[in-house]
Amino acid sequence: MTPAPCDLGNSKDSLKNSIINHLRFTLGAYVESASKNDWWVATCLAIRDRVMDHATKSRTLHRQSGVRRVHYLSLEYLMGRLLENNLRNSGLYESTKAALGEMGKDLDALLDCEPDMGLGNGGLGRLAACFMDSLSTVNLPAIGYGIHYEFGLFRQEFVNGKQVEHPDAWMRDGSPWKIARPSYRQTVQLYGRVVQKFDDCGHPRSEWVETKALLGLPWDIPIVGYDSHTVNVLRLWQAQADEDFNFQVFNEGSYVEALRDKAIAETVSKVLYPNDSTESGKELRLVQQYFFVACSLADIVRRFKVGYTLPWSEFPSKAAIQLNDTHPAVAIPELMRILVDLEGLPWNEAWKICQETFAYTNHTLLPEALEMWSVSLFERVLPRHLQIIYQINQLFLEGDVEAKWPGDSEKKRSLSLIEERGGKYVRMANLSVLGSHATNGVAALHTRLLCERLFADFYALYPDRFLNLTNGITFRRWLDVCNPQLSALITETIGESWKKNADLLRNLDPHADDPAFRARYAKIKRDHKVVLAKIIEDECGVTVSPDALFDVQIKRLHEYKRQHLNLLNIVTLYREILDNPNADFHPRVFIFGAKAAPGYFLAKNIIHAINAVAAKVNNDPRVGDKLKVVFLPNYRVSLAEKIIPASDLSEQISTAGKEASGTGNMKLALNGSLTIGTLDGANVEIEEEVGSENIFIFGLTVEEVTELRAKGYNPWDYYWANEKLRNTIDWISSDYFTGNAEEFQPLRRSLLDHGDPYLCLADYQSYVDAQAKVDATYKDQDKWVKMAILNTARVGKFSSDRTILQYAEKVWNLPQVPIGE
Ligand code: 475
Repeated sequence: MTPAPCDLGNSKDSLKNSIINHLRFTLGAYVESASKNDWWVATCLAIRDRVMDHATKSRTLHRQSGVRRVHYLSLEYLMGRLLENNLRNSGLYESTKAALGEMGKDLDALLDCEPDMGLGNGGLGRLAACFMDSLSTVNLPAIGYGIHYEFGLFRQEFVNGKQVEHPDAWMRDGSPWKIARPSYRQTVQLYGRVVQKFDDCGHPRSEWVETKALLGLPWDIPIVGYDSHTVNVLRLWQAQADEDFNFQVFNEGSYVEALRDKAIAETVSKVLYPNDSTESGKELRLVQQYFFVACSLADIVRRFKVGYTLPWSEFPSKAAIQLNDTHPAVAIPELMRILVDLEGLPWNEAWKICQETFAYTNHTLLPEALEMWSVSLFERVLPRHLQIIYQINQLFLEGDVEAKWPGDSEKKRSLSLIEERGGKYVRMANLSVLGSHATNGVAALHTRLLCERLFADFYALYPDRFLNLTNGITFRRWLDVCNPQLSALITETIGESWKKNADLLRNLDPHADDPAFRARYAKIKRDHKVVLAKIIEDECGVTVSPDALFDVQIKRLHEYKRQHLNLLNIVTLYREILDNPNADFHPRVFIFGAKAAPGYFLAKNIIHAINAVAAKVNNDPRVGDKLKVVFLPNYRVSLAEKIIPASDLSEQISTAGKEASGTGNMKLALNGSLTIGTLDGANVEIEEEVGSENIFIFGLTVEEVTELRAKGYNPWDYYWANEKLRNTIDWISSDYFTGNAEEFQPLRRSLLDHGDPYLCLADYQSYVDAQAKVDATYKDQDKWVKMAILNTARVGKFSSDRTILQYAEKVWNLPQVPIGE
């Protein structure tokens, strides 16, 4: 007899029961005495029970129907908190809130117990998280693969205005969302050497021998879509020592040495590399990449073999694999190794399968972020993969390249998978383009630059492989969850279909002219500003007025993003207020959130400079409330969710041609924060959507940047020509802000002696002028609110559902598979 299923209903009473049961039987706690954290865990588990059923159903249906699945390979997933998102997406928010309320608990207070799952650095990792949400929402069969880092991105603190990093032990107490899957453990080889053997038919076969072994234990995190029953999983691999590996040493009595090796094995998934946009070239990073790629591919191949007895040529019809930047690109030679060495396929057949299976997304044009592995390191860690890469390269250069450009050694040099100048390096970007059927950029401008610049020769050779897929964000987390008040107002005004079809937000357009609607919209913004003001007070000890203009720059700290250009404007304003105390300037709060890579010296100098200026400005009685500057520490997803709805102005001020897309720009515009920005990345498309009258564009264009550099850019020319600019820079680099004139010399030298690589001085005046226009516009509140509403109404294009459906159609050829109740 089948036992009666437990009650997994969605009613308040069912949920109440589940929560109490988890408190009692999973956590061993009494309702009366359970801690706040116990309540949070029990609530998560009650929701997880309901979600898991759909996960099993989704997986079973996907397997039985034999549809193609996409496997998203990413070293980073910046998930943030999961409970509220899961509640809102599954429609259980209200009933859970009521259930807890009856037991005297406040759901919203419990939400704050959840540590952020910060397994990513910035844009690339957050994009992967938004994509997972959209994949489930639009019913696409998908699995995300990544690393189960024990420590996510570091926690940031300021000590005397300087960044200090602390480890992020996000799962010290475990996580109620993840489920171990020990039966799907994989073994991975590393190091060793390659020998030539002959199979039974006398064919040569390469064998990778004398390797070290590592185990990968998968942890699954269910991904709940909005108003859909599809629950895909994010599968994260944890590295473990192979127990047998050091048995010999163990038996010889070297107990401690054996355990030391175990500890070394476990370092592989210990910590996320904290670099955003620079490559480390470190052995452990390469081992991390290969470890998770090998586990994931073995898992995909296992599923292919279990499901069907199909010929290998059918593999691509079952599995699409998306490479999130080049970080997982070693998957290309790994699949070749599986097919050629292990499965015995002829090289050409294997290569065709590879190209049909893989697709590659590029996220950056910055030369320092392009991955290159030294050949000697690569050879030591992955000797067989290096041989395969050489073979791919030789066939490519002697084949397609020679056919198109006979005898042209310059073309061969530029297209080669191996960089030969200044030591030998494997170029992972070239490998990714060559091993895939599709390469995409993440915004229209970025894709154009990929085709014209970074991959110009590849584009000439294979024009059909390149396409643009402009990034998007999930409107659930970035509106419904973080701004439920605005979400409710929108739903009340235009119905709720916008949540699944973001283009319908355009129906808000006419309401921008309705004073009553404007008043409600403005009140929601102000209420969020009151909440943020409290956070600022608590975190920074600075009192700010919610009636000031909240000017926000939140993103990783990088010179190309130009937080220091923002600082130049702030210091200029500070001077102006002192010089002209009666000027009609609307009070402003400049709000920053940013982590700097721990080894990025200049980025840390910029953080210190902003904090030092903040300390002066905020305590200068001559300034009063006119100007405040705050740098919120430890910027992360959950903090972004509080800043974004409260923002009036969104700083998107990168040097044109440097920001591939940006996604914070989309989140802020959606929440009615007007953009001040350059024509870079997706800003270009945001302007197209919202209209040039609803955005503040300034600065050089990509073409003008190129022209200026060709002509020879000299920041000193701007310094001498502009007195305000000169005074500003001199003031920052004086002893005024810290008492020590040496402190910000690195910043000054970068702007002047080192040539101002990101053209802050060239864009300074244009930026200051645009900021003056912002000030003037803000004084006309009706106009400003109208513009804000039109931003919310017109950014539907930037829903990640749209992006994901384009990937499904143009790259993966995936069907949507709805899952029943
Ligand atoms: C772009 N991260 C944004 C976003 O497409 C874009 C690089 C090396 C090592 C580790 N992480 C990285 C990135 O390259 C990255 O985050 N790129 C960002 O991808 C999504 O919106 O413009 O800078």
